[in-house]
Amino acid sequence: MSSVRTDKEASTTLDDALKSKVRTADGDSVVRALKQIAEDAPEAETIDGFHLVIDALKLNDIDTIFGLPGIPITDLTRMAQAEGMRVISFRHEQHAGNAAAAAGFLTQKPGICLTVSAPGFLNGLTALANATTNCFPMILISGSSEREIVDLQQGDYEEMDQLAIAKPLCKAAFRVLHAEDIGVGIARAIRSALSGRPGGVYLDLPAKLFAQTMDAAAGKKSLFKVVDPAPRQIPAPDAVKRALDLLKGAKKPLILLGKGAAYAQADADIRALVEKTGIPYLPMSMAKGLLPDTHVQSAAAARSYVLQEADVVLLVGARLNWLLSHGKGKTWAQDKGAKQFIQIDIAPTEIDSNVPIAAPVIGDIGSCVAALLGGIGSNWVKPPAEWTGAIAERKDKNLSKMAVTLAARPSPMNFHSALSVIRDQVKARPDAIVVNEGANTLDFTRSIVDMYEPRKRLDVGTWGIMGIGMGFAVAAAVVTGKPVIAIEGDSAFGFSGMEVETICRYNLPICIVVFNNNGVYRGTADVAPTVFVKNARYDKLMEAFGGVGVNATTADELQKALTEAVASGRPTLLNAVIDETAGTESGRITSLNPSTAKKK
Ligand code: FYN
Ligand code: ADP
Repeated sequence: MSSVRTDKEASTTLDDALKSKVRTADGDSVVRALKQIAEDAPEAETIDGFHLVIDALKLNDIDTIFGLPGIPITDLTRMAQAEGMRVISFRHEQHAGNAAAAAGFLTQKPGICLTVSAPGFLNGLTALANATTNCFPMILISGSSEREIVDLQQGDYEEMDQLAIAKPLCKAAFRVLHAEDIGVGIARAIRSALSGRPGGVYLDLPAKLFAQTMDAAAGKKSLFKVVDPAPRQIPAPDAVKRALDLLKGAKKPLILLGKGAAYAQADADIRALVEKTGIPYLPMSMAKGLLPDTHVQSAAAARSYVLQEADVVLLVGARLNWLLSHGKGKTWAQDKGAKQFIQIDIAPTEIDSNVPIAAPVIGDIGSCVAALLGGIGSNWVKPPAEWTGAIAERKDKNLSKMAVTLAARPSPMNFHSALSVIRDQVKARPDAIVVNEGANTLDFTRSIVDMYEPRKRLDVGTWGIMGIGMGFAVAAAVVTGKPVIAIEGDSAFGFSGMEVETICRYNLPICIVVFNNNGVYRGTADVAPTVFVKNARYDKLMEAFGGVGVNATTADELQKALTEAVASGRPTLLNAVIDETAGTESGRITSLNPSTAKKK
């Protein structure tokens, strides 16, 4: 609803009318005349900046705001809630920002994070930069101080030139100074976040803007719904042919699915491409579940082998960054003869960023995969049995080895025994969303916990960032309504642990499992900076806010508590006590530590 006020124009007319009556009448008739004039006066409806922002978001089907209230946006959060928006209030802006980013990834709509000026804005900025790095669409909206004072550096409350600071850390940054530009500002932000390669956008809304008013009808007219904010981009036919020719000639082809493929929501076509071609595939961590991890063509358990041996690799929404050793060196056995890459990506400049790409296919993944599928006829020859057989052999060996490790029940628990319980639970509830962060906790979970459905795994992504846990978990629960299992290293949990209050406040179906081994990496390191308080009871933290806390010291206890938590949907924290000697420094990326890195 728009606020109704008498506007300036109407009051000027009223003033004139009053003046003329006063000149001609006595006391009582003046009062009567005043009343009459007030009743007769045309009341113009106006709308303020607060409501224009809310209406513009709603018009664009954005129904959720993740944020933290304070000057100057407290009223915006209240009004948004009153206008039927879902406003999820956090304890720290970084987690609200992470929630917005995860919501963007899951829904293909930009997630909104709303913060106060300077310090709140800065707290949200890490999440904005992380969203951009990961290609998640989000919009950080921050209130800001008086432009005139900020620009003259006269020391305003929370003074900061936020737009300038945000610019290099996101895809686009905008500031709106006039109420009549709010519609365009929101539209620019939405289109920038969603079109092409998705990413983070900053929208600067100075405090004064919210109180500005304008004629309601004109205000309404100034808002609009963005038409086709993420236009399809159809790949060129010759690029598709080049890619298919290369793939057809391959003796050892491999498909590599990245989180861009998960984001694209082209699930059926991606599965059809893999199955029709018969090519083995490797999912990057957040692409797990695009096809079930138990799929016969998954080469995840023979990762090193396929990366080294493949001759043609089709990258679908995956970058050749550090997670793929830049497409070079030992990981890829490039000395054995260069591999050829086909790369599907929406960003043309991604191509050749690390190694030459023989067949770039530029477009949105849905259109590109559909075009490739269209070129795969009934005469398609599946990869040679020597290739698929050799992969199966290695894979079976690794899977059998893993099965033995997972069946063991050591005391205290280790990563494997605790994760075997979670693996079974996810198998039983494949619709549950797994959030995962840590070092060893991340690495072990990635290979042990199979995923069965697309976009059910959210993790530290491209930066290996810690602190996404509770923000991602809240977003996943809020936008999907599905149970969430957050698998957290004890160190990683510490970054966002206070958000258990948020989880309890909104009574979200989130079960957090803290892998408690008393420290960063493990609890026995002789270097004090990595060691925590021994035998900490993270479960008590959840109890403090009315949730369920369980101290689980055996796999049986963990299994019982996890099953109950997922079934009940109650906020729960399981303190999984594991062997403090378990865990290696930096998990599987020890080689990235300067002191332990081998000379290249
Ligand atoms: C995988 N593997 C399996 C299975 N799945 N074996 C048995 N069963 C199953 N289901 C095997 C796989 O073949 C590999 O063995 C090994 O397990 C590890 O697989 P993974 O995890 O897929 O591969 P790897 O080498 O760790 O991948 C490299 C990486 C990854 C860089 C992509 O480590 C990663 O995503 N790291 C992110 C790290 C991070 O961000 N950390 C946060 C900061 S921590 P081999 O084939 O024999 O190699 C700060 O300290
Ligand atoms: P991963 O870490 O899983 O390997 P990356 O984040 O490195 O994945 O890569 C994702 C890639 O997907 C980016 O290069 C991005 O441009 C691309 N991408 C994202 N969405 C789409 C889309 N809808 N169509 C095509 N490419 C996309």
